[in-house]
Amino acid sequence: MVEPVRFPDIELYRGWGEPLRTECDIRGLELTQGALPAGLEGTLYRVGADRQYPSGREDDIFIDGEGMIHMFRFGNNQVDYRSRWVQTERYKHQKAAQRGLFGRYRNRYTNDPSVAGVHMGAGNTTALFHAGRLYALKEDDLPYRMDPDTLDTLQRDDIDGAITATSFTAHPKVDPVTNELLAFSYQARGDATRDIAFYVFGSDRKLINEVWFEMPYAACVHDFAITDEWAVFPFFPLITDLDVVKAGGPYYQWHPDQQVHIALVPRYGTAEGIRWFKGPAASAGHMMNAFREGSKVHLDVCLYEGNCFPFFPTPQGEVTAPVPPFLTRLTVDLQDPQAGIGKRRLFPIPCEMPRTDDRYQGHAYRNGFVISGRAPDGSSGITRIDVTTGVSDAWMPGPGDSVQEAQFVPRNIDSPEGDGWIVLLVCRVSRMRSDLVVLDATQLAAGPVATFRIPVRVRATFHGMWVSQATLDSGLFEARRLDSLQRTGR
Ligand code: V55
Ligand code: FE
Repeated sequence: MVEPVRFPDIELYRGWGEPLRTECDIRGLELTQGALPAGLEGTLYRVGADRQYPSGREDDIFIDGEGMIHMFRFGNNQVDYRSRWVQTERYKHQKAAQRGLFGRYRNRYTNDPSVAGVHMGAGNTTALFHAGRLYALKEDDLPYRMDPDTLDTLQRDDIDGAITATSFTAHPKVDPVTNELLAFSYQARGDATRDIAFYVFGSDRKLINEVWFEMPYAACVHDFAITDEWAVFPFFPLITDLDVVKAGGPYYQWHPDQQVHIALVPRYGTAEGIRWFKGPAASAGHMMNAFREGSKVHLDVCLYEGNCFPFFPTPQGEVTAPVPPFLTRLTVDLQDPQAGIGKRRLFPIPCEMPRTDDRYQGHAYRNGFVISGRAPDGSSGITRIDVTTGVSDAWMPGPGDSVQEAQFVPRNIDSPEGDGWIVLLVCRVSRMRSDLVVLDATQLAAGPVATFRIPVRVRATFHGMWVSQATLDSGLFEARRLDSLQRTGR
């Protein structure tokens, strides 16, 4: 006999956050408004966390929980929806035991003794498509390779033996010009280690470069950015203390007395070529983009002037007050490293989950797409920000409703930057179900050009990726013509 399944009565699991625990298959979502634009053919993959079984604790946090991968396949004038658990080692052990076996977020010392040594990755953060393969990612473990059509879990995957680090970021970048995959591992030799392993894979998945270096402290390195010459690593003082973890404490602690460090790592060079910059404490989860301008490198991030994760306290146990994230340009100058890290706010309204027209990742760009306008009633919408002027255009789905991270899809491979569609999951919170909407990215305020009714709740997804039908077929992202870009890398 096993225990009945009971989730704790905590805010995280109320309302929209109620564990869903369901795999879905819907052929032909109902079109309730507008029409699917011609030529919008491909698959939107999204990944989020759900809860397979209760952890038996009251301190669960929203970034934990088993991965659920979602697929919206656009083609033949219809959209099909499918979702599947990411069948990680963690998932399989819990399935066999018919109960939760993993304790506090990333704290292996709070797990059931029966899963000692089991890999803990939940595969809950994003989907990556590269060189014909689909993966579900969580930053504390290796990728899980998924079948791009069925969403069956294939294997825990070290990319043909290339990844010798213990983990792989959930924010890799696919270079839009070269089809290279740029990624890294942090705490790359295990919990609380200061090692970073930076990897560049070619369009054929072969390892091109690998750079190991040490960060100043054992930080949480959730995201990074790229330019044509550099990998840009920000280190924010959310730090792992192994003794605290061993005692069952939080995986990270916020250290306001420590500095932010930025490392520029040469994409095709070695650790000797790394350049370092420093500034006062702040934090961020997510980068929008980075690019070079003369001797300067700009890094656009949703910056918190304090602790971005208030559920990780200070070493003294203080819970910091929440602070809002603002889109901020951090600038470093290779000719003047002593100047530290310059800071300029790009937009006056708090925003998160920044995305771009990904054909411009690593290059000078104008269009950012963010979730913003989080009102006291929990509602939010999608905003396009022209980062060169601060001019914006926004759409809100309605009182109490909210949106998930936006996905930009170019109208065609050579259309100008920002000319295309936004594909967006809308949480119809009062109706406890979702919509999938398509907006014209150049006129968001005009509202959706197509709305598909999803009769169930797509509970929460963090990140995802659009893979056009041509890319699904060829394995490669189509390189656009680079008339306006001077590529000065290799
Ligand atoms: C983040 C998200 C995570 C995680 C660590 O947004 C940091 C930041 C979705 O999982 O494990
Ligand atoms: Fe993230």
